Amino acid sequence: MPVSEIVLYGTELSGHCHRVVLLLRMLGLPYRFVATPIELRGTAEFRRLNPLRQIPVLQDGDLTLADSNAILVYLAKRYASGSHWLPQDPLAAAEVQRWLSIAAGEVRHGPCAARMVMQWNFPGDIERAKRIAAVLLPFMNEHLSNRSFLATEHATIADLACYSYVAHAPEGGIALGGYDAVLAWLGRIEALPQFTPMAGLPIPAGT
Ligand SMILES: N[C@@H](CCC(=O)N[C@@H](CS)C(=O)NCC(=O)O)C(=O)O
Repeated sequence: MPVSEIVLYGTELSGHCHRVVLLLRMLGLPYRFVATPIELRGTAEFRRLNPLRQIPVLQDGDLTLADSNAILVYLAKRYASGSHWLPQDPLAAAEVQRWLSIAAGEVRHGPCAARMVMQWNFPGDIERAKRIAAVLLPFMNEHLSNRSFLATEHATIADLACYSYVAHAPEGGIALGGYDAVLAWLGRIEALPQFTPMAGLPIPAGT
């Protein structure tokens, strides 16, 4: 249990923040959420927390840590060492890292980017995002066709890192129909104790 207060700076609609919320809840760690909309991220006060001006940022006592996947690694090692969330075994650890990289790569530039363009008109190439998703989703579907979770036989931080933007891909105009193994995997994560959904946004017509 933490001896000092854990604070999470983020927004309710950010999948990067949602993955951290999921792990905090699943580890039973109490935390205070500080809503940090985009207007606040350029302030001198927030830039002291993360010069890259991005959420999420976690504070744990004197520690300030930015980057969602770095925060997942920290929380798993600090509060759940030796657990299934971040295995020690060399190959299992490598598999977790591979999917963390996919979360920061294909998931970020595919379904996450498409949602940013479709929902908030963020600058971005929607066709490129859809092309990336069109490679990622069949790959994930095949990978999950004979296993329950992405990296090991148990849920790891890699599953949480990939979950939020894949689950909300339809909000970016990317349908999940037909990806049955991906849908079953999403369901397994949603069935984990202390799961809480990220707020939904409208699904564009024709998705
Ligand atoms: N690599 C970062 C990316 C986080 C990220 O892109 N956060 C978005 C919100 S979902 C953000 O703060 N964007 C503002 C910006 O990049 O200026 C992480 O994993 O935490």
